[in-house]
Amino acid sequence: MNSKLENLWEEVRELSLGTTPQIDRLHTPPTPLQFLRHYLSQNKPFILSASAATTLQWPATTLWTSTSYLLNTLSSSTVSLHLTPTGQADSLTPHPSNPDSLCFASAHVQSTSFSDAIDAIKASRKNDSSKGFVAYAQQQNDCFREEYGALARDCDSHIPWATEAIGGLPEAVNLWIGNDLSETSFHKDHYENLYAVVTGEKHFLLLPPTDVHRMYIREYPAAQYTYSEESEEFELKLENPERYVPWCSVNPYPLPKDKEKEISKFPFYYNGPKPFEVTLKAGEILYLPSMWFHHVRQTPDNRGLTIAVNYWYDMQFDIKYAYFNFLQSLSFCKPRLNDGDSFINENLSNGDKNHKEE
Ligand SMILES: O=C(O)CCC(=O)C(=O)O
Repeated sequence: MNSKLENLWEEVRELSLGTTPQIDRLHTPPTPLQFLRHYLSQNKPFILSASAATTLQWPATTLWTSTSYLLNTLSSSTVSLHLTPTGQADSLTPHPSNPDSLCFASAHVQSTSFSDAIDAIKASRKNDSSKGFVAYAQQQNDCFREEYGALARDCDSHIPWATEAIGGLPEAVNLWIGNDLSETSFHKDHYENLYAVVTGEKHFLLLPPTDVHRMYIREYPAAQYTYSEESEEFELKLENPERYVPWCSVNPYPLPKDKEKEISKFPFYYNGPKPFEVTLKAGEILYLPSMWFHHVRQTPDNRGLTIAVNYWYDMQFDIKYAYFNFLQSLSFCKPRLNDGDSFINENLSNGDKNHKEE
């Protein structure tokens, strides 16, 4: 059975992504028809380069390099800041009462003034040990049009060629402000995603939906961090009532000391084709098609910040979606039990259309 899976991974790369698979780099924006024909309908990513002709013409690309501009414009805004002990929000972490197994931990979310948020993000960088947390402004929930509405005029409200091809405006527009420790673990979304970096760089690992078995999606108990300013400590508590979240088990960074053990736990991931690696620079846009698995890290600008805006457009729940669910429902490998990971459910059904999915 495994060789059939390998054929699938290979065939998708050959037929859809090219014989030397790499992500296309465009130097001029596609027309709506080109986007529809060559990318959207093929569920195929591309980067719109920041070459002289195409770099984003948004005022944001210059205005947002000035922290005092951001502080003045958002002086009366309250924003949601996500705090975690390590910078890995929405990710797997040792279970609070059974550290030999894992749970799915969500960040502590704090409402704060924009200026306090920026101070916290800057002060929780890798080389600043004064904070016991890492702060990441990444509320998602359409936060750019809500919490950061005062900045709206600095960016396009939508991506015109995508809006025309998709036939509707974005469902959500989000702002992401992180530092060198902010990291988003492997997952997929049920959205067509146009992701634009404004300052700093973002580093994506990408795998197509047909590589689903390489992610070892398992159900993990949901838990929530709470951070106490008084004790400056986190508490991680399981949600009550209990809830399970299907999430990707593979986390490529940092590769654990026992590399062989990690590879033997996730052989499809480590022995299969390498994920596509994309570095997105300021002024560039990535088209990240719906249901592609992505892992995201960042390199900040000289202030210590990476700022990005992304546009989530509704995906079509069509025949591709049905095939994907069918593929995901098939089991190809037995998880190793009793090795410290909560591989509890081999067959996942995934009918739910929440925005953030494993
Ligand atoms: O920038 C990030 O940290 C994550 C982005 C992401 O997951 C998304 O746009 O769906």
